[in-house]
Amino acid sequence: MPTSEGQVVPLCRFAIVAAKFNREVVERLVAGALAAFRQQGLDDRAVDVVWVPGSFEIPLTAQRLAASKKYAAIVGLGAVIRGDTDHYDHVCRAAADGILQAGLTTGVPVIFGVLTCQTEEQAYARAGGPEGNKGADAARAALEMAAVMRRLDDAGE
Ligand code: INI
Repeated sequence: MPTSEGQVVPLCRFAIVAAKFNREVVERLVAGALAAFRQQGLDDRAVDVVWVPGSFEIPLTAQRLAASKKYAAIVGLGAVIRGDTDHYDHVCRAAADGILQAGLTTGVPVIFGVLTCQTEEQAYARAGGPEGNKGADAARAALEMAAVMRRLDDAGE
């Protein structure tokens, strides 16, 4: 968007796609991501948060948002916790492969911020507990990748 001085302001909107499954954990990841964006001077209004049923649904939604070209990067946030069956493996694989595909097919960075844990305790530890906040890490990765893409654009690569 051109400013009054004629400079071009780089695209600086981001989106978070958050899974409602294990919502208490994911809300902490979202809060961590928003705080990390804020720390880099990005207002909450520059970050759209879209909630989806589970981590399995993150890729399609992230791909659609990325294809809109409205966002510098998309952050996928979810928490997959192992249960008694092998459902966990399918959800983890689909989320990881799908998030990768969403980025590769659109050329927009899509960040993998999905916890894949054996226990609830491990998940809470990584959602603002002793192991940090992986939502905040994912937001920082989104900012870094947005800057990398912008540099490559500017260099014509
Ligand atoms: N989705 C998650 O995000 N985390 C989980 O731990 C999980 N488990 O364990 O089942 C989960 N399942 C739901 C899945 O993501 C889809 O929403 C569902 O299969 C409908 O497509």
